[in-house]
Amino acid sequence: MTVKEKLIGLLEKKKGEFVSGEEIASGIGCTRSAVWKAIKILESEGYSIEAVTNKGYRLMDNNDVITADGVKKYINNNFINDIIVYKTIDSTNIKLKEAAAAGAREGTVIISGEQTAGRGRLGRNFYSPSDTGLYMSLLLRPSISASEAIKITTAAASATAEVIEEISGKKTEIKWVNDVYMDGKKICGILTEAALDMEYGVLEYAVLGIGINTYEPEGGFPDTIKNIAGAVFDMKKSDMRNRIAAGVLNRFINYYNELEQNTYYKSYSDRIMWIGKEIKIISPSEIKKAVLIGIDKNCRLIVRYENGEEDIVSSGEISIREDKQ
Ligand code: BT5
Repeated sequence: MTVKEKLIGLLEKKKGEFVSGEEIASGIGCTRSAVWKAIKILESEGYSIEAVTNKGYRLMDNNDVITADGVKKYINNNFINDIIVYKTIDSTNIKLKEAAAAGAREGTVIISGEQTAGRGRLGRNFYSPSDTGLYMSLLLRPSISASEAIKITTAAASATAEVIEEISGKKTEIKWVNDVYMDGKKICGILTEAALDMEYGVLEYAVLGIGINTYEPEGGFPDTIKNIAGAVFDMKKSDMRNRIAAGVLNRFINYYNELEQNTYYKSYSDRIMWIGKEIKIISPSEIKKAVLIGIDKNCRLIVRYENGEEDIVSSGEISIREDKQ
């Protein structure tokens, strides 16, 4: 363990209390100047530590710094192995796809506190400002066909919705196919990107990317998304993003191990927005009005058009919107 790791362990044990530089130095077996240097490193990583002359150092209550050890301490399975955390990165999906192509193991996770080129579906952007969100990608090497890959996204939406509900105590909804909503605002987007083994028609790998707006960004969301985007919490909470990351990974792995049995299906379909309501089905070539009847076992929409005909709609380039008038 490095001085920095021992230091954060000790400060966490005494969270909220002042610990003198001398006590820290003797507790972890280093010099006081090594303690000072380690404090500076922790601060640069985002920890807020109060330093008062003659009293020492105190770890504030509202620290919510994502670290690999911080996530690992809540992981309850052997599926997740390497967890790599960045302070900032272009996109966790891009980075993990590079690692996957280079042979990284299933169960590798990349997390970042900020993304400068966060990706949404169909070339859209996912706004990923620093320190207020959780942006993570998980590498999977499933033995499923490309047409079943949608289940990775929908199982992840269920897992994320459940964990956020448990931790926040607030209800969530899922907007088909990949968005989690709270209080009418999108708090999470999911993007699964896969590489196909052309010879066998199965997936070579899939990178599951999940972005969660944990807190409102400083100054609010940009104008382009301020009517759509929301955050899970109003105020910073201690160790929250590590808990959410591990909780979502744990819950997702359970569903992933039972993907063939669709055990996530009830959780997914129970949370689907606008069931029984009029919606617009938007495809690149047309917009159709329909009533949303439900979701089938393959997570396709069951709809009824204005002429009374029923249809099943798959995702791909299609999105839906509530038809309010
Ligand atoms: C998504 O696409 O919502 C998928 C987002 C996946 C993000 C994760 S973060 C970790 C991993 N690494 C990545 O690079 N990506 C994944 P889509 O359904 O296409 O929604 C995109 C649309 O959501 C945008 O066009 C905006 O309207 C809106 N949007 C953008 N940023 C948002 C945010 N932070 N919160 C809520 N809505 C947002």
